[in-house]
Amino acid sequence: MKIASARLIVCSPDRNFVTLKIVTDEGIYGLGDATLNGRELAVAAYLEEHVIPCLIGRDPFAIEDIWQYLYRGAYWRRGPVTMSAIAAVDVALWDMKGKALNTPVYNLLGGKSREGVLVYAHANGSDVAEAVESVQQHMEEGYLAVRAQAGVPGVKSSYGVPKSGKPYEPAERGLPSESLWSSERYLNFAPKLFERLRVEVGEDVHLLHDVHHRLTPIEAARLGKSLEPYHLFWMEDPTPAENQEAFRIIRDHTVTPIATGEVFSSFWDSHDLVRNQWIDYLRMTIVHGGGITALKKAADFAAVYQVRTGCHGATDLSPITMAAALHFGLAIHNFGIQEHMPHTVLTDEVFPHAYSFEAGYMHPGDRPGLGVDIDELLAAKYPYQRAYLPIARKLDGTLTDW
Ligand code: CS2
Ligand code: MG
Repeated sequence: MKIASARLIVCSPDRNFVTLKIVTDEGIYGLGDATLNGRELAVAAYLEEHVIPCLIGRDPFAIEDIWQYLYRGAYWRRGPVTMSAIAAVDVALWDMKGKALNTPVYNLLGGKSREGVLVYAHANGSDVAEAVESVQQHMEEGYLAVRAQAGVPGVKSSYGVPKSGKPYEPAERGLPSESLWSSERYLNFAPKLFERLRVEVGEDVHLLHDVHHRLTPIEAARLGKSLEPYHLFWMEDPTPAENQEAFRIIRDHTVTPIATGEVFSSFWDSHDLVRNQWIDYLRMTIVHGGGITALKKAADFAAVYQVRTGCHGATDLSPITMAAALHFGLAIHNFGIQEHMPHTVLTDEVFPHAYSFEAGYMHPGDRPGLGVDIDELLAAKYPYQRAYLPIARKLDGTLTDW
């Protein structure tokens, strides 16, 4: 069997997605997600112009060799655009291999290590009361783990809180919006949110929180200490991770578990964090981290240091990535938790899939391959529209991490 063709499907059912479809000379096809929020067409061009010509005629079963060819053969390595492009090819190849061997992808990754994949939902509110209500609502829906975010008093638009009650969707059409941020007001507020949450929702539900890269290391240490009485499942992205050693400062001050990595595109972005056990969960994701092949290597390294996975799973990762993440999460031993932001009904119509949610866990289904498809006719009705993630400024106007 040989790769006969490959093409991109760029669409925007409620939000932008870039999908790679690879077809073999025997008619089997595989799908890969190439979506990079706010830079979608950069990845599409990388695939169209520089990758697809090199795929034609290759053996689709040679997944490792094709991964190495695209990684080492490019000369210019790493970065979210390159690794999202490689990921799209890699995931499509795993999808095809499962279909050709008539087995779900998790069976190609070592088989089931658990019955279901623990997931966490997103709860948010413009204030504490709304956030509490949102956590309670998700618990009633069956979630055993919930991420809680709330508007910070005195800060006009806080991270993770949607505008006017719509589902939280960070990408916006038109040029980047600007939001304001105050670490001082946030640090005084966050413990109050979780103190009230534990009173209202009890001790058993896993509560998570995303700091979204906004604090300095010592501020993050202060936050972690202040949240210890509320025993969070994790504090996410407490500080930017370019300087991995910054996390040692946080680690020295608090036992609140730490998760980071959703913006990582390479194992090397997490190397010091993992081998020094400065984090507890690695959030690198299949679509931005180089695919299933790359994430398996990163997870196996993390397992040596008792670091577990906690893959990113926001709505800007397509249902193809959700499906791949669930096969991956079902199979690997050091799985931690999987983020689950349900896509819109329209997105799910464009990407019909076999995965399902029940009582706090998800399962990828048992269809051969990934168990996800794309309705190309329906996708064509929703053309790409440029969209950007917001930027953030401190109250004095200094640009800061959104
Ligand atoms: C967030 C993401 O889900 C999360 O943990 O950090 O929603 C992130 O803001 C978006 O994926 C950015 O595109
Ligand atoms: Mg995050």
